Amino acid sequence: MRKIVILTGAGISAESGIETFRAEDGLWAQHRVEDVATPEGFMRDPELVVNFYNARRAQAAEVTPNAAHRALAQLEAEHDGEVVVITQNVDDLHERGGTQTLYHMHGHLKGALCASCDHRWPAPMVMAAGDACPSCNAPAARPDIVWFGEMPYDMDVLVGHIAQADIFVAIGTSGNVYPAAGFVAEARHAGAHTIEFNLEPSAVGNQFAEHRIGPASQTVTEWVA
Ligand code: BJW
Repeated sequence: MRKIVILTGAGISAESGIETFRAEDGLWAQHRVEDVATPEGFMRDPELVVNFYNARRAQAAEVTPNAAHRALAQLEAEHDGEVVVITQNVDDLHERGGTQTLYHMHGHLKGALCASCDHRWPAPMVMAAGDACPSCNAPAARPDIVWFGEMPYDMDVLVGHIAQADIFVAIGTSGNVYPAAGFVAEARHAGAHTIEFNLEPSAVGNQFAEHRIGPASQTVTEWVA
C-alpha cells in the first residue's frame, strides 16, 4: 500500500484559465511581488492588496477544475493506499475536482485572517481594507494568504507526510519558492521515487528521478489511467 504525496502549483490550474505567477505574461509581470505578496506591502497599501485578492477571488469563482484536478481525485478514490495532495494554490479547484485529503500550504482565497489577533473566518467575495475582525473588532482583516516571509501552513504535518512517502510527485510548480521547492530533496532523502509533471523541467528539476513533460491535463490523466 504505497503512499503517494503530491505537490501542486499554479501550472495545474493554468488550463482552467488561472494565470501562473512566473510566466512572461503571468501575475508577477503585472504586479510587483513586494507590493501585493508581502506583509510590508499590505501595511503600506492595504487597499491595493485587498483589491488584488478580490480580483483573484472573482476570477477563481468563474473557472472550473480541469482534467488534471479530476484525475488526482480519481487516483485518491482508486489507489490502494494513502494519497495526500499539498497545494500551493489559493483557489479551490482541487476541492471542486473531488480531492479529499488536501492541504493549502499558502492559504486560501476564501479565507480572511485578522492581522491583529490571528482569528480566521470565511472571506466575503469583496473584502474592504479596514474590515473589522468579528472576534476582536480590530480593523485588521486581511486575506488568509501566506506571503513572503511568513510561515506556510501545516509545515509539521506536511514534513511528516513527505517523510513517509513512497512516491513524491510535483505538478505545475516552478521550484522557485521555498519551503515547497525543498520537498523533493526531503522525499528523496526518505527514499521516495520522485516524478515531476511540467511543461519544462523546473528550477529543481534535476532532483527528480522521472519527468513527464507536457500539459498537466494530459500527462497527469495518462499517469493515473
Ligand atoms: C504547467 C502548465 C501546465 C504552466 N501543465 N505545468 C533564499 C533562499 C531560499 C529561500 C528564501 C530565500 N530568500 C527568501 C526565502 C524564502 C521565501 C522564498 O522562497 N523566496 C524565493 C523567491 C527565493 N519563501 C517564503 O518566504 C515562504 N516562507 C518561508 O520560507 O517561511 C520560513 C520558513 C522557514 C523554515 C521552514 C519553513 C518556512 C513563504 C512563501 C509564500 C509564497 N507566496 C506566494 C503568493 C501568495 C499566494 C497567492 O497570492 O496566490 O505563493 S508566491 C507565489 O509563488 C505563490 C505560489 O504558491 C508560489 C509558487 O509558485 P508556483 O505555483 O510554482 O507558480 P509559478 O508561476 O512559479 O510556476 C508555474 C509552473 O507551472 C511553471 O513551472 C510552468 O512551466 C508550469 N506550467 N502551465 C503543467 N498546463
